[in-house]
Amino acid sequence: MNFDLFKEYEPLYVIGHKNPDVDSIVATILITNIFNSKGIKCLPCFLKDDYEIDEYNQKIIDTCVTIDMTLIEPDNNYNFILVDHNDPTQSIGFGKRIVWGIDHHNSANILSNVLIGKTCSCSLFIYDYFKNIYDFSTEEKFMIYMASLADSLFFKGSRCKDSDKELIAELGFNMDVDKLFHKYFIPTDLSQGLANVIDNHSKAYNYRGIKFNSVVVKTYNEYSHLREEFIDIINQKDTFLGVWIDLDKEISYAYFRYNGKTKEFIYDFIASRGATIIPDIYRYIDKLLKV
Ligand SMILES: [Mn+2]
Repeated sequence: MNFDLFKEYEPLYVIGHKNPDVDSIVATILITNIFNSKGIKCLPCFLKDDYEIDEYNQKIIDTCVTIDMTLIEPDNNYNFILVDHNDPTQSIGFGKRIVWGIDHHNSANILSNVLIGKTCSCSLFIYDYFKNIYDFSTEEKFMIYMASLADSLFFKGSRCKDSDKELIAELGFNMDVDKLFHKYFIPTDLSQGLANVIDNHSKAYNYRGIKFNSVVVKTYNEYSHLREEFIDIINQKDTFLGVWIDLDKEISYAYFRYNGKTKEFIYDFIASRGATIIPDIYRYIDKLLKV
């Protein structure tokens, strides 16, 4: 990688997606540290008013990360590096200069200069990509470990493959993570009602001009009676993707509302939205649009 090419864009603002999770924050810090060590001035940043962190992610962040981000106004002329997303809708919007990016989600086919890996976390991809030219500290390795556990739901999700586990093992921490799952996992808070979850915790997607929001509910079997209400709410939307994960039964349901119809997908495992469900939705859209 030729870091000199970035010189003319200094300072570069490194940014993850809105409502950042552990992986987005760790990836932001890693890229900042790596680039700064190579003499390229980078600043890790959050978009002002758009960096609310949920309880699950906050709990894990507290164990491994000190957050020291520059808060930036939405109206700016900065040069950016995107991490953990490749669709600008999920952070700074269109019309900004995106110099480079690194991600592990499926490509939204919007940017050609974002490097996309197939790992369970963006942080793990950054580790794998830079480990031969950057000496990751123990603190950084621990952040990568925790970010990878958080993003893969402690190895329970479909996003985590054997190759991911091999890479995570290289970091040198405990690979028996079941205890950690029980310690850190917080199911989706349904106490304020499903509509509240849907309105406040959704992520924006944009595929072939079809824009939709999506929410994932991770819950236990005792709340399965609420799934019908969840479907009812989705059925009132224009375009929406709702995912319901039953952690006891290890079943995932995805409901994609589009064009007056709701298509249901059922998985007999804990399906990762990014790694499993979204690619299925994109294929479904392709079929509908006959492309
Ligand atoms: Mn991620």
